[in-house]
Amino acid sequence: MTLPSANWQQIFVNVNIATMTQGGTSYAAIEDGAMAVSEGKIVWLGNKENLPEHDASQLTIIDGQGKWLTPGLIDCHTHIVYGGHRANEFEMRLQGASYEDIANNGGGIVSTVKATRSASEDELYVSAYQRLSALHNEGVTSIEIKSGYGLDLDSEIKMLKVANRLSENLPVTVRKTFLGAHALPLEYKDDAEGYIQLVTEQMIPEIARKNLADAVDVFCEGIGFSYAQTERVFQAAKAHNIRVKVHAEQLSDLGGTELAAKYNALSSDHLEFLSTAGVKAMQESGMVAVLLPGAFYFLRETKLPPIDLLRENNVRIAIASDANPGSSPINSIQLMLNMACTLFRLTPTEALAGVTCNAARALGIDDKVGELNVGMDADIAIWDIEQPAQLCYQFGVNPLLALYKQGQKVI
Ligand code: DI6
Ligand code: FE
Repeated sequence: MTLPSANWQQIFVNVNIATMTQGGTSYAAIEDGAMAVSEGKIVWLGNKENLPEHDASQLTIIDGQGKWLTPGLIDCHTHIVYGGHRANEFEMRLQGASYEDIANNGGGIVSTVKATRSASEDELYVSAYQRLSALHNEGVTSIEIKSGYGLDLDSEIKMLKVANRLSENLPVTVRKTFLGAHALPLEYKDDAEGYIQLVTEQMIPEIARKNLADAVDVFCEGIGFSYAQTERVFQAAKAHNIRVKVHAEQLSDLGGTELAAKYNALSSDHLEFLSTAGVKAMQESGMVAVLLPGAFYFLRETKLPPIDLLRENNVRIAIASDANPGSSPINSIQLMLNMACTLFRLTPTEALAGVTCNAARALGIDDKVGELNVGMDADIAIWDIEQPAQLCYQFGVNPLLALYKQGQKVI
């Protein structure tokens, strides 16, 4: 329903609008458009000739000078709250060690767990604030942040509280995901079953009670958790009415995606080793394929996710940074747009859908953000570009001119 122009508060004129309406082609663009905002929501958009009569003296008019608007960008898979760094492992990998070798020898995720446990909440907040600021300055207005470097109840809660604090102090919507089943902590080294019991019987119930997570994730992988263990975590999440998602088929094919489909997951993420059966399961369930070109690049992976198959089966594809200290220490959504095209051969319109409408769907917030359409939140980026493909084509000069969060100018 469109609101009478008497109630409008802002209009954007002289703009081209990449609406990114889900399923659209060519950015679902409106050239020579205009858009009206009231109370933080989009209340009208269309061609400028059709702009209804309005009293310009009662409104803030934003002249876009022929530039492009897109939805505020969405990074739907990150691990930005953590202590320390893993530059030493980067050097080891350059000398021939694999990511899996390092994990199997006591490094990898568990080394970040040590640093995260010993960091105070304030220390974690300060470093995560810098990472989120970097993403926000590139146009990000919504983000997913996972726990998973605490691996005991108090440390996992500490991470999720940091995510809450970030959302209070930066104009970014934060969706929080509990990733207790990320790796086996040292104290459960030979007792995966015992750890899964802790996750399912103590951590998930307590995190649900405190309402600290919007979703539950599992690293279903040889160096993570098995299919059967993953299913136990999904059952616990379901019992507490929390949606699930999965890190799956990154280094091998354990069928985690098919399992997640059975549990009505929001998304399956990574997917380099996804089988045809996995693609079909995604198609049937409607879940989103979240591709992570930063991890593919940083681990120098050579096996590509089955992108043509995903396309042919109309599986929605999102793109995210996976920002984390081990496999993607890259806090740039603009670089992900470029890599989605160069490494994964997505078209620029697909890549941009990957950080807008499809990313919103992967977070279950596609009723509010990810598209510029009537009724959606006025999360809007204005870019100094002549055509949207420039957002994917050039990297290193930030073309963001302005950013609005629910109608408020935040950059
Ligand atoms: N897959 C990833 O890409 C991150 N977690 C996961 O399960 C990497 C985590 C790390 O190496 O610290
Ligand atoms: Fe990840």
